[in-house]
Amino acid sequence: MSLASQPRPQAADTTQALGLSVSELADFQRQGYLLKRGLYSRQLIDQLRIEVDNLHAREHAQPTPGAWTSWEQNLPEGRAPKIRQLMNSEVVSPIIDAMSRSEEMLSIMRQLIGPDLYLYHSKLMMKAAHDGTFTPWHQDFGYWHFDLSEPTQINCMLAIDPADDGNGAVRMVSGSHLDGLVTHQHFQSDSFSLGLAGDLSAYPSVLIDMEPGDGLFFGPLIIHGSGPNTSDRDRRANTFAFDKSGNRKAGVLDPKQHRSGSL
Ligand SMILES: O=C(O)CCC(=O)C(=O)O
Repeated sequence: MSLASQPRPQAADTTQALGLSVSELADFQRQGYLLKRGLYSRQLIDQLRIEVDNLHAREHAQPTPGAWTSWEQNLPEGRAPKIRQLMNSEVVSPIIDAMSRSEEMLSIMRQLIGPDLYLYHSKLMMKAAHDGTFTPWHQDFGYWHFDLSEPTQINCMLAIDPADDGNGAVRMVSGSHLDGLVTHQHFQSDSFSLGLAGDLSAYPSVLIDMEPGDGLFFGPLIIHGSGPNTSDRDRRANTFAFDKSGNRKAGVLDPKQHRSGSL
């Protein structure tokens, strides 16, 4: 099947009702995150996996115009290059693009942000078997406050592969969003160049085991991070970050990023 002919995700692909329930919304407010199991069907994730298979070699040979890739650094000699993160993943995968426009995603974003939405960015986190590196503790707004005014963004991490302790599942510091923005330090890295000091034991955290199709929704002030992938299993995920319209400090919003309500 060609990429262009892949079906778009829609409600029929969903394994459960659209949106968050009252108790899920309360959990989100309390914890700063909410794991929505089965946001998309296994069948759709199987199709998405075909779109991202072999992406390391493909992007290395011929980068997709509009995508911005950072690579794993300091790999052992002779190892093939591995993508660490690929920004603007909607240009690489028609299914990711369709997901960013789907009611499965937007119904929840409207509940958490409001009616007027744009896609701030979509990013593939490839965390390759053996070679995927850790993500330092950080708050997303530690990065985003440079170009966004208020911390109104919501991120959704969609699991493409199963994620657990062995392959570097993300960890959330439950309730940390309630303490506001913390000062971040600079790190030597092409991708995660800002973060908080300390290894994985620095904060009491919840390891978020995920299955393909699960979506982890989290706000911009929750402290989170993840360990390296020391296993022989990839831990691929895509993060979709949305914001309310009119929250940018400067610049004109590209209409291609608009997803709901007014620009
Ligand atoms: O890929 C991960 O484990 C972490 C990703 C993350 O923290 C982020 O994109 O903000």
